[in-house]
Amino acid sequence: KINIEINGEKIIVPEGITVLEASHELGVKIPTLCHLDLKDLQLYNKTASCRVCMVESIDPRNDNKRLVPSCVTKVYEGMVIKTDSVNAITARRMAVELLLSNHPNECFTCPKNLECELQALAEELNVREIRWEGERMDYPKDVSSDAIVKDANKCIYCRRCETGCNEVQTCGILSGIGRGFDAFVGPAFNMPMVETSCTYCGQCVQVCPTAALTEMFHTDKVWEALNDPDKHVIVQTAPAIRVALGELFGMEAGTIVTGKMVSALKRMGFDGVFDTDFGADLTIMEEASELIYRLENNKTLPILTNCCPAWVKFIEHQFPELIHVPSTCKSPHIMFGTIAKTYYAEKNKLDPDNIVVVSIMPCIAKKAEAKRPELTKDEKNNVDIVVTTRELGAMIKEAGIKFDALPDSEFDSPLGETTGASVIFGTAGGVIEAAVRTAYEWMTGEELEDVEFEQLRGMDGLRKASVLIGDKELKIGIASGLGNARIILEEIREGISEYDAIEIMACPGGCIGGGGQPYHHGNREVIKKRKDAIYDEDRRKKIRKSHENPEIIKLYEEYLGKPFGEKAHKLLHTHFEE
Ligand code: HC1
Ligand code: SF4
Repeated sequence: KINIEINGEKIIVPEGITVLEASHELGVKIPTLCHLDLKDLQLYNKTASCRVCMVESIDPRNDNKRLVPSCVTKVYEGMVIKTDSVNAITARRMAVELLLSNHPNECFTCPKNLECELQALAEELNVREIRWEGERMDYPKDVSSDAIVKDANKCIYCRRCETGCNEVQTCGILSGIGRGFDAFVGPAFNMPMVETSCTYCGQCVQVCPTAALTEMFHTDKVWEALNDPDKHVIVQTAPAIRVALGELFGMEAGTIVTGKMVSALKRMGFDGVFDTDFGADLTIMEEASELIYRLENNKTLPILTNCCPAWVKFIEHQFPELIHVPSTCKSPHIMFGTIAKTYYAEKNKLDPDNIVVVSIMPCIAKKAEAKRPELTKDEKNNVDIVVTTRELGAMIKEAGIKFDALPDSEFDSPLGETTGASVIFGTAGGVIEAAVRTAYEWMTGEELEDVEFEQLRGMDGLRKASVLIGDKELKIGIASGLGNARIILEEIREGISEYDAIEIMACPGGCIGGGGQPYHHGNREVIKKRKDAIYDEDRRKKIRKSHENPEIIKLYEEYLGKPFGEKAHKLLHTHFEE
């Protein structure tokens, strides 16, 4: 422990910590911009590039003063720090002013308006003028991918996206380009995003403090469809939306807003409001069957879940030789779209060509997934438009709906009944837990009394567990975050994998931490609260196993036949390749 002084207060702090950390211990806030220190997300961005956290350090031996970036300056015995001196405040303000001098003045129309960390800092630091008007960067927007928009002119070179993409996701798409005034972070040679191996996981978007990286917005397409009298427009909402949407309306993270969300969608004019959880229950019917088939017939193990499209792209780009390992099931929202355009269309005497399926997803990669050739080729689009949680929030505001005053409503039926097993898809470990609940009963013929598998839950990005099914010990791996997925895939490639079944989700924490979710602004507690809410919602459900969902049972009886049977195969399974 060492003694230091901050703003005249003497404190004892552990050796080796930074001035920024020491200040936090004292309850003194120093603003930061590039700095991110998210232990659970394994995301440490310590580039010290923005210079917004400058403080004055006074040498006690000679009273010399100098400005230092607090995020990377370590404390030492006797150190004297001023965070609120005129010099420190002026330096911080100037750092922001310089960033703004080369930043488009577009706050009114910027997709990050009121969510931008640079804008917030300008307000917080009382920046009232930008003294240096001059040349600005002028790069065209990259709209090549239909999932992610890159606007280099808004890049402030904090490199948070680069750290997220390269160190957490190990994708290596983003790095510093150019020098000096024109420098920004982007793909090598400033290639269009669509030509890179980007997975569209959106973790770069989630951590970008400005609007240099955002999702491609598709809300206008939804409004157009809703206003077309010839179209029957239905919507499905992913499991992770209901525990995060409320944040966009000032509610605490983890507030469950399922009923209000359904009411809002009904008011917006959708002809049917359904739940992707139904598709998740359907996925479990197929995936648990596939797992049992592979176990009983000595087929390829481990089986890998593949509902996450960013993860599917990752394996295609980085481990093409393992492409036969994932399950062949389509993802839940694509399964839902398929059933909507076949079974639902027939039942309601609708022309599938006139049905528009909109998916509300916490995920940016789902936008690209819905356009994948093997999912659209023979069957046209299963899902026509994908919008993120943030885009739904924007649409609710556009429609003038007072979200917090809405009553609760129920999803429409059929295709609206869901189980606790499907809700937990939204958090890492949930898909495999849902599959185990069903596989257990199917393999043993016994009722599973305690459906909660604590060993499959938690916040760690890489987890190992085993579950006893009769006398068979099922070895399970769970990875969230593509860097963790890489570890698991390398073990499979080397032939040393010990698992029977593996769940992989590209985003740290699973879909609750998706790239399209409300911005967490570096606050990991937000993800934890969403996770706890997902398990609360599961506990509240009367039915907690996918194979007991009465509407799923009916769907197989009336239309699909046997799980993993011929018709189910034709409609609900696929193959993945580039
Ligand atoms: Fe997910 Fe899924 S859980 S992929 O993580 O399998 O996006 O929320 O909708 O499709 O159900 C996402 C979430 C989501 C699918 C399901
Ligand atoms: Fe990297 Fe994911 Fe961003 Fe693509 S979407 S650049 S893979 S972080």
